Parts: sequence; C-alpha cells; structure tokens
Amino acid sequence: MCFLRFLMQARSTLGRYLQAEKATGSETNLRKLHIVLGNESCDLDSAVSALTLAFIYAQRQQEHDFLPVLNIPRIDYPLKTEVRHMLNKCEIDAQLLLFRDDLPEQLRSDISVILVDHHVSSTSLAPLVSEILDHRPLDKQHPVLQLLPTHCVRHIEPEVGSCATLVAERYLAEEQPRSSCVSRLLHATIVLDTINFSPAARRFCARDLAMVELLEQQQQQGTETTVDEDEDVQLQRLQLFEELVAARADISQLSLAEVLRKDAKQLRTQRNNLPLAGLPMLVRDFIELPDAELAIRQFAGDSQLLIILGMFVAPGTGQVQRDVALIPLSPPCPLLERVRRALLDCQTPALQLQPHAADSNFMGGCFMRQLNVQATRKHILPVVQRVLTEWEAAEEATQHCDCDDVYFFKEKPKLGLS
Ligand SMILES: [Mn+2]
Repeated sequence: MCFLRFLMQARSTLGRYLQAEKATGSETNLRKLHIVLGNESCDLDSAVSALTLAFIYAQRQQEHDFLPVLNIPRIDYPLKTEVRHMLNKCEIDAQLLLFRDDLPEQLRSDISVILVDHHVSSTSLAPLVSEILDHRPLDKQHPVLQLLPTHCVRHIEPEVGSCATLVAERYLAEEQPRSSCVSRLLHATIVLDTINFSPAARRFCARDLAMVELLEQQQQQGTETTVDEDEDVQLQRLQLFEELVAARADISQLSLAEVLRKDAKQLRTQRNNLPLAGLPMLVRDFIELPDAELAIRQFAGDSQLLIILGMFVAPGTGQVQRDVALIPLSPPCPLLERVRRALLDCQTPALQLQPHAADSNFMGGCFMRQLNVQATRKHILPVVQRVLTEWEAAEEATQHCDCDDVYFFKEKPKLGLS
C-alpha cells in the first residue's frame, strides 16, 4: 500500500473507533488498535518516526490497525516548520495527519500504545504502552516507568543519533513495504539529527551513517541517475541539511503570537506558571512590531510575568546578539524585580546584562542586552526556576504562618549532629 493511502486510511480507522465507542452495548467487531505516538516536542524525528513506524508495522501485521499520532494539538502544527516543510515535500497535508487532540481523552483499555522517540508517557497512557522505541538515555528515576506493563518491550538505544535510524533498521530489514516517501523522510531526519554527521557535534554512530547510506541507495534505485561520486553525495546531504535548518528557523508564515509559542517553555510550580519564550530576533526589535503587545497578552494568558530571551544571528558574519526582557502582565509585579536581581547576580555564568542603547518603556517591562552571548536558556532557566520556587515558598509562609513563625524558619535549624 502507498504511504499516502495508509495515512488516509488511518484517519477513517480512527473515525470508526470513535463511532463504535459511542455505540455502547452493541457488539462491535473491531480489530486490535495500536497508537504510535511521538514525543511532545514534535520535532522532525518524533513526527517522522511515528508516521513511518506505524506504516511499517501496519504492513507487517495486517490484521491490526496502527495509527500514527503527532503529540501536539492540531493548532500547533504550523509552529513545527521543519516538519511541515518535509511533509509538504512528500505531499502530506495536515488533513492527512492525526494529532493528540484528535484522540478521545480516555483511551479504551484494549488499545495499545507504542511510544517512539520518548519513553515517558502521561500517567493515564502508561498502562497501555506495549512497546518503546527510543534513543534518549533511560530516565530510570521517572515514576511513570513503574506504571508500564511488564510485557512492554523496550528498545532504548542511546548511542544512535536519531530515532529514525532505529525505524530505518526495521524498514530495511525486510523487503516489504517500500515507499519513496518513507525512505526520503527517514533519510532527511537522520541527516538533520546528526547535524549532517558533524564530527564536532558527535551526535551520530556508525549505525546512523549505515542507514543514511542504505537509504540513499534506495532512493537511487528507480531513478535514472547512476551512483554519484562521493563528493556529490556529500554536497546533496549538505544542501538537504541547510534546507532543513532554514525551514526550522523560518517564521515568515507565523503570526507574532505563534512566533512566541514556537520555542517556549512553561516554568511550573505548584501555584504559578511562568512562560519563557525564545525568539529568533532581539526582543528589543520584536516590541517595535505592530501588535506586539496584543501577541504578548495572548501568549502570556493569565501569568503575571513573561520572560523573553531574544537571539539574533547576523546573516553573513554569523555574529550573535542576545537580549532578555521581563514583561509584567498586570503591574505592579514584585516577582519581576526578584527575577531581574537574580539574573544580574547570576554567576553560572555571569550574563553581563546592560541597558539597551535606546531604552524602552514598553508595557512597563525591563529590557536588557546580554553581552555574554555564550549563555543560553539552559543557564537562565534554573536561575528563574529557583526564584520562582523561593517566591512561592515565601508566599506560602506569609499565608500559613504568623510573622513569628516566618522569622523562626529563617534560622537554619541547629541539630548538633555534625
Ligand atoms: Mn529524537
């Protein structure tokens, strides 16, 4: 069966299951259903691995149904620009895809779930997981792992650079099925995930390279071109890699609110939710755009503070500039001052924050250049997380204790054990 036809059928299969769920009491004669689910980042690896593995398994076990599901709400699909780019190249439209919110909230207990490119599902799905195909190091401590059924088959192989390599191994191990779309998608994914086999990045092993070479041979079969010179192959891979990186960074089709959502993290504590957005431009330039305030309010929802990290890479020179913005949504916002202080004091590493040449009073926010351009969100996130946790603890203390108690707990208890 052709790959596009398979995707079309998956949609109607899900429709049949949803219908049958409504018709309770009647004897339904449904086939065993497997959901093949990628991870929540829905990067190219996750999306392609889910789509292609479901296709391969569906051809091998024709008496069962396999549905590939992208683990994001449908509305977020435009944000995954490199996924959309690659699927468009294979003429796969969003209409042909299934997303997390196409599934019912509660899955029937006789449905099986196959996790690809991750191994920690939501608590409600965990008891349904029958198989895991992943290349992330096993998160042994994670409590959800305890909920996996004992029969769950785990293939977790952290040495490979891409989960698509694990899928390609299964795809190429047998002669059927064959699909030029599947070969193309797996090939592109491995090239992107391994940073095009960059020796400096060291994100690949021999198995990734072997699969890419075999997939290239597959793609050449059936075309007129004969085996290329090694140099041509390298050039084609480089062009593909650059095309995918450009597609991932392409925000030209997105609204400002979508641009904020594209690379955002939510810092959650028990009572607060603090959004932290990353932008592919300086925040100082973003706030000058028409409707920036509207986009910020839409994105921030009901949180009190929004943190935005901007990064601009100058075309040509590749020179990096960074800036940081703290924007209060309903001033006064005492949390803003605490975060500002913590970022200024940060020594792991020092961010070297300075005022912009032209200051702004946009939404009463605080805008700073970050002269240490080596420092990334990875460094800033824990600082903000710590402030938020301390803030929440202090809030709780003032709510639940009287002043004397707060004073008492400020002292470190002396236990005399050392
Ligand atoms: Mn991956």
